[in-house]
Amino acid sequence: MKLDHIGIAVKNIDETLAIYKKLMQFQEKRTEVATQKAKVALIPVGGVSLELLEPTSEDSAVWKFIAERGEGLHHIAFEVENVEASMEEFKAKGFRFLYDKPAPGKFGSRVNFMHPKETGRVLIELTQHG
Ligand code: CMX
Repeated sequence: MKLDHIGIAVKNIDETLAIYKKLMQFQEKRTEVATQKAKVALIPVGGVSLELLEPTSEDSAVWKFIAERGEGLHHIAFEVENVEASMEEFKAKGFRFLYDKPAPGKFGSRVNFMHPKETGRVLIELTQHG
């Protein structure tokens, strides 16, 4: 597996982008993931991305995270070739996933998550690019 991105929960994508633009030069990619109720900006750095996540609704997981824990590191995501195959492999090793089936992610990707309580308090995402 390859590290794909690091998710960072933010209240305002534009304000956080302004911070990173003082640190480095980049052209961000933006989208919105309706199923996750979040706006996304991807900052490419060193072959991976920083994924800024701004909730679009109070029932978004990102909204709850910020309300309870404040802005900051939210998850790490590993790229896999086939998310179903990886889910089966890890389930056989005792890991559990949040969703029975992969959910639609950004730009046509398919994703699933392992609960942070079972992974050393870090939310882990598996992502298969579209
Ligand atoms: N990282 C680490 N710990 C986290 C966490 C996170 N991102 N989110 C929640 N937690 C912790 C809470 O602090 C809490 O810990 P304590 O019990 O010690 O207080 C515990 O997990 C709560 O767990 P919970 O009751 O099961 O549920 P939550 O309602 O907080 O939901 C989670 C947690 C992971 C199930 C939910 O955030 C979720 O469904 N996440 C997947 C979807 C997601 O995060 N989408 C964001 C966009 C992703 C993308 O598009 O890339």
